Amino acid sequence: MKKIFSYDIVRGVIGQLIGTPIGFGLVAGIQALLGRPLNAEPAYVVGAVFGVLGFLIGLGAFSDWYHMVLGEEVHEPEEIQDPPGARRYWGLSFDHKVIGVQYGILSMVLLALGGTFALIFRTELAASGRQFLSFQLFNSLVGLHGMVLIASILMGIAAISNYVIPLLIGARDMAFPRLNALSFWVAVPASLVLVSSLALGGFETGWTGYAPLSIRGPMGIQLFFVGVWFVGWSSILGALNLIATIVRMRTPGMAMFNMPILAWSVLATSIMALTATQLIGLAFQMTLFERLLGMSFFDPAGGGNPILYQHLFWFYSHPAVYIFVLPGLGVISELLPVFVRKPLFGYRWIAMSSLGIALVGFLVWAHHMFAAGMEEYLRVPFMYSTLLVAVPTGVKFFSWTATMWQGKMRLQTPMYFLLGAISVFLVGGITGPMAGTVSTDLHITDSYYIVGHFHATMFGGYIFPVFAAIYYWFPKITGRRMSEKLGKWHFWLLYIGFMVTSFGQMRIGLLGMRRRIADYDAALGFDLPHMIITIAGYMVAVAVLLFFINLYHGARAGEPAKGNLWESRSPEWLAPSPMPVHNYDTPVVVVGEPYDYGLEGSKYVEVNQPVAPAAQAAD
Ligand SMILES: [Cu+2]
Repeated sequence: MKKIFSYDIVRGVIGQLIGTPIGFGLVAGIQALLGRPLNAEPAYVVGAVFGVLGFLIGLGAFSDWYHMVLGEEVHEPEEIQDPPGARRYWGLSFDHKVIGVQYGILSMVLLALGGTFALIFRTELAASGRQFLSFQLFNSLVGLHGMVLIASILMGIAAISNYVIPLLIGARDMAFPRLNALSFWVAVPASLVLVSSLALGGFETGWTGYAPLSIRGPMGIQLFFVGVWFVGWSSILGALNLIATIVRMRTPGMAMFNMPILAWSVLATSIMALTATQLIGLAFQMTLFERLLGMSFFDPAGGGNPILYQHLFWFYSHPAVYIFVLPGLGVISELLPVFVRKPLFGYRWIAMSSLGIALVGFLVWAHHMFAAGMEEYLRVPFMYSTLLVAVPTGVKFFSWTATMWQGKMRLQTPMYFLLGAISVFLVGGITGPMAGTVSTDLHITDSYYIVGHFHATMFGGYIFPVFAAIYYWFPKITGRRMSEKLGKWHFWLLYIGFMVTSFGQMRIGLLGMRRRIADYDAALGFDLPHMIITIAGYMVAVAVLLFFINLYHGARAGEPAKGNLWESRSPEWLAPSPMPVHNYDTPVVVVGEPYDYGLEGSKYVEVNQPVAPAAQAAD
């Protein structure tokens, strides 16, 4: 029994289970003291906040700072030894590699949960007139599908950034290891709060939480707001840490324009996350206060303005789509030269195109509001800024094409997912201008065309690149490799399943199918396409299940892969696998360009660390 309590995460969960009723009781107690009848909503909100804090206190996330405030000595992060084996992933660690894997585990759990929600409501939508979910539950599952997967994406990009960036730039760890641990662990209780919104009746608004509907609906929306608010903190603090690490922790001699290209994408992403996330936090916080304290920000009944809510929400949520995809696009640029054995075409252009997307990405948010009742004169400028995003994005496509051109392509699983990512993201890219153009958007806004379009950008810019990254760096984490055979099954099932889903959605959207409705008229003739989309959705689910099996089997019994099996020039592959706790014995020395593949005898870096000979990567 004593052993179970030695797990930090167990003490965290107990902390949340204690903090929540304390917060609830505090508010209920004050109401009782004032002789008022119980108004549960503020009690639930304070309970949820106390629960998150209780988790972090129970886990020990604040204990070092607490002892510092008391003037006591604390160990430096690098002096602390994590428990051996898998146990280290279930406790508080300051090691970026452990935190990277922890983010990965949470991201996968949320992926499975958000995907399952989709299978449930897709099963209902497969036939008109089929209704086994109440309208309320249908709305909540659609909304949670969106926000749980957004949280999964944020955790997924944090996983890759945390694990890989310090290794790529030759750093010992992230700039602020304790803050790094807090950034991860706050997301765990926050995710629990987000999902528990279902227990308070869920919410009707979808993931956008639009006021005034969110002001008048069930209490579940408050837990949705509180959960996302804390996930936002994880994103902001993580971004701050990554910017400081990339700018200050590069090995001596590694200039910004000579660092691995993925670091530029992660830098651009982090600048956006650090400066935009506050706005969705603000929109949610103001709505939460409007419900609890009657402040009229958005409800016209009280003199508020619902359009203001949309401006605040989309000022984050459109840049957010680039926060979601820029790291994935960085993975494509980082890994493509490894698998085509040719230099990356246009390094500086790609680096600048990431910053360009970040900059222009802040100027387009109101393209989500062309039909919302916003001032008409705002439409045209936002249409042009939206179309402008295609320029820096196009730079990446041309560079990838030029990099692959006449390359010696090695068709291993990571390369399959890179090609999948480029082609699916292209679908997302070329279906965008139609939604960004006022004249066509007024017809297709809020239809399944939009659903098909943004799923293509998310799968192309995040899902496929993340799988490429996991198949590629898994041996670095475990010293073993995942099965190539299972990997290719995973790829083809996902690729075909997704393309059918996305094109199916866009087609019925153009034919008039609206999004976020629980049923449709059989006379519309959408039963067959909906059935096909649902079957394709199940194919995607089976593909992800195969991936989990491959991941588990690879970690336990995968083929040993100790050396530089991809023949990469990057520093982490010149060190042993699994990566030693302290990363590099001696500073990584930069002696050349990162992507001069094919240039005989040239090197990017020297890493003085004995590495087992690489077993030739079996094609
Ligand atoms: Cu947008």
